[in-house]
Amino acid sequence: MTLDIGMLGYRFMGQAHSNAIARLPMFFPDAPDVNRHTLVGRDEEALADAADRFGFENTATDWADAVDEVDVFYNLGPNHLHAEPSIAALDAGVPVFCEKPLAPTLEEAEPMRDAAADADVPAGCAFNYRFVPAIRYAKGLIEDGKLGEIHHVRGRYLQDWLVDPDAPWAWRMDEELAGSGALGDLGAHTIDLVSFLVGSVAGDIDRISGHLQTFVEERPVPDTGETKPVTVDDAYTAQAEFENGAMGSFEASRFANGHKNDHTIEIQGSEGSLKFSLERLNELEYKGSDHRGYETILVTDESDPYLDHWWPPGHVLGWEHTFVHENYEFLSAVADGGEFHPSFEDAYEVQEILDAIERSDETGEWVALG
Ligand code: SOE
Repeated sequence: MTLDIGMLGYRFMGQAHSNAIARLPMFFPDAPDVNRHTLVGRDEEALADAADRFGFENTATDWADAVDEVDVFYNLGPNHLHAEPSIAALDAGVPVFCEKPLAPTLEEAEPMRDAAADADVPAGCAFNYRFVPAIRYAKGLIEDGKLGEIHHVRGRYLQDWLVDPDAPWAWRMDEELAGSGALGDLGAHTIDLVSFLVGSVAGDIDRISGHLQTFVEERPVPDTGETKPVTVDDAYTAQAEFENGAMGSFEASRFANGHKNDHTIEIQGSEGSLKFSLERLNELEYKGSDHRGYETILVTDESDPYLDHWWPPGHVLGWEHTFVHENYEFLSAVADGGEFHPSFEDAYEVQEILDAIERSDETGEWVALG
């Protein structure tokens, strides 16, 4: 069986997912066969060029023409385009793989979650960092009880592409189009990873308080001599209390001068600790109960998650491999009628936390989560 793929979006994420799909037959021979059927976008010339480079047979300038013509629909458009096409696909019984965050707001995410619940096909949200081998390894250690009772969870995602006040305006700075800024774009990754790693051990987040900040209020629109307002946060911080009493502290910024794609997670428990940094994604720092300090584990052995598909030990992987792994899992779930996580339901729960952080910022109060 060959799955025809329709893909909305041909820029950064379109390229990352198309690259992943192209790698599958070479490295994951048991992945389902796929056919890059239709690439969807608005600018015909750029679309035709991308379709050619990404290996798509057809193009469409209206997603409605593609959504029920394919076996799988990838929604890689800007956040405000996540809901309508994804719901239309799910209503037509077509599995959906949607980029993160699920939607600009909790309100818009809700019908997406409901459409996924009603559809009998996988609906996945592309939180790719769950598919880093070192993160899977870390999850194994936590589930094996190597960290004991979890006391601290720290996550920060630091970038600096907006520290220049003249950096151009883009859709990611508009509340209508994006929902939130660093919070939804980067913080969503952190919250998803935290729930993936410690959710089953420390429990859910019981309450949270947050603070959002916008440092530059308007930015130049390229080639127009005009400016547009920035209506989202440039940075957020939040502190959380988990069901078991563990303390969480989370942060993301687009103004963290000197940090490019610096996503770090640290977890300390009664028996041990872990540290992970995306910029050193082949490594995991681990302190066990019989160690005085951290040891660095190079997670590239054949026995490590996904590594038997790639190179000999020490032949490190990169950011793009996370997309290969998530596409493998998602497309396999589609072909086998299996479950895929992170699902729309999982992504909705992330969105609930993003929403609570925004509400806390507005009221200056802690927000209880149900
Ligand atoms: C933003 O700069 C961004 O590209 C996010 O949108 C991605 O989700 C993240 O993985 C890298 O940074």
